[in-house]
Amino acid sequence: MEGTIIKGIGGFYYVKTDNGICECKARGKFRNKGLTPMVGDSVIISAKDGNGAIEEIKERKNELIRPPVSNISQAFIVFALKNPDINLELLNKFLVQCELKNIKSVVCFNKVDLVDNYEQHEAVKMIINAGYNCLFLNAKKEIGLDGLKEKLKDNVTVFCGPSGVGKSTILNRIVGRTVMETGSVSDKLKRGKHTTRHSELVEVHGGFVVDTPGFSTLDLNFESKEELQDYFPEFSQYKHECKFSGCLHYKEPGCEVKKAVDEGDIDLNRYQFYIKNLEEVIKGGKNKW
Ligand SMILES: Nc1nc2c(ncn2[C@@H]2O[C@H](COP(=O)(O)OP(=O)(O)OP(=O)(O)O)[C@@H](O)[C@H]2O)c(=O)[nH]1
Ligand SMILES: [Mg+2]
Ligand SMILES: [Zn+2]
Repeated sequence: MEGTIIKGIGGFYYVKTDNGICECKARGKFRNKGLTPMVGDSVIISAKDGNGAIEEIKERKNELIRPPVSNISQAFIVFALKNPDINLELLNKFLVQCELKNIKSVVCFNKVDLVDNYEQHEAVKMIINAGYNCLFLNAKKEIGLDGLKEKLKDNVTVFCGPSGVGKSTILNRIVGRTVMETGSVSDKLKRGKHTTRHSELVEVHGGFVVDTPGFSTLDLNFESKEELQDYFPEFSQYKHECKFSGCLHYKEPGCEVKKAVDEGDIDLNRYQFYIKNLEEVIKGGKNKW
């Protein structure tokens, strides 16, 4: 039987199959290979006399470390238009992280109730210019959530974004019960936040969502300075026209990417973020975030 690991506790894995959820142990051979099953894994299981066993783990499409989940297909990158204000650098880091892990990103701008003319917001213009999907939400009043629900089908979706932007509010509203805690940061600190939980996949609207926020730490390693531009999809329609084939769109003459920036076709914030990181990779020092 085939299935997906949706939860793991104390050496037991809960595998969702077409015939329901099966409690399984992992075969010893995985431990010998240094392979530990993780939530999100697509597995083959056997069940004999009510004892389930994981026989095979299919190759992972990707893997997150914190939270430990595999085969993520989509990220809802949540930011609030206000309270807290958007940190453009962090937003871009999330986007690059998703490109690197081959995860489709959808930027969710929450708290539309707190600003006028959100179309004019610098971050909104940047995201639309870069060609990413975005949604506008007021999670508290459940406005915009239908568009978000539609995107869940057939995906394994992780929520990421800074504290206080409304991730838990959104998730709880779409699942219809409390799966993630909500509230102000100070409330959470008072209650003590050392209640580490393991992530689970929650089935909702024809897909799965991860019930803990993803990408809490960004740890990106770029192999080379040439690689970085691949994570900026809006460069691709210009970069093949640059005068030099190995153009880094930095100080080279005849660069079509730079020209597009000058003409306002590529967002300046995105280009500056690219250059900042390129310089760090070139320096060879800090190429990690
Ligand atoms: N005005 C407004 N407030 C909202 C909206 N959505 C959520 N909030 C409020 O924002 C605060 C933070 O929401 P949470 O859902 O706890 O935020 P979070 O992203 O899960 O935060 P962490 O768990 O700390 O990462 C809560 O007080 C929510 O009620 C919205 O659309 N508009
Ligand atoms: Mg939360
Ligand atoms: Zn160039």
